Amino acid sequence: MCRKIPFRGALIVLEGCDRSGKSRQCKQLVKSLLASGRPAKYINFPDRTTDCGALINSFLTKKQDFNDETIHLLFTLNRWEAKSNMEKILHDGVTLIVDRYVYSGVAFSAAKGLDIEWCKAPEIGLLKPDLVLFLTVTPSVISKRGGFGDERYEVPEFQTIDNISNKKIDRLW
Ligand code: DGP
Repeated sequence: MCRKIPFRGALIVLEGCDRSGKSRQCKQLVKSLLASGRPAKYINFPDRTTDCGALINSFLTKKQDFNDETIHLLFTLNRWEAKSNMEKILHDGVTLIVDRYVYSGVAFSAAKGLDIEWCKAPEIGLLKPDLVLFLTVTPSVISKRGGFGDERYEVPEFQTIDNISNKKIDRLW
């Protein structure tokens, strides 16, 4: 007897600087996939709905300070706590469109001066994406976009291509 084994969903990640249009493109992609009959779901990191995510939110909104290592590990923990659920969704045949992932984790912390190998270490073992799309946009364009400047990292100098985006983080898996 031949039993049909469902395909697992694809893990697709969109990365890029703040306000580069990732969330909008992710949501468009989910819409297009659903319209073509492929189950798809949007998730984003940081997930601010968990206890760990609430700590990250208080850091990003400048209500609480953490040193660079601590906030790095909190962002990583936020991805680890989502891993089982992500696996389940993928095994159910649903494609996951992920708005930021480990690449943001490594790039932001390395841009602050932490050793890149140290930054990568706690990310090892998380799910490997099937495809990573990196959106580029110039700092002058992002600084004009709505809401820019509200949160901790929304500073043009920090968001420049030479800073965050040039970190060599393609060897995680
Ligand atoms: P977003 O919700 O995508 O706007 O992200 C919030 C902010 O957090 C944004 O400035 C990017 C930053 N960020 C996202 N992921 C990480 C991460 O893993 N580590 C660090 N340090 N910052 C991150």
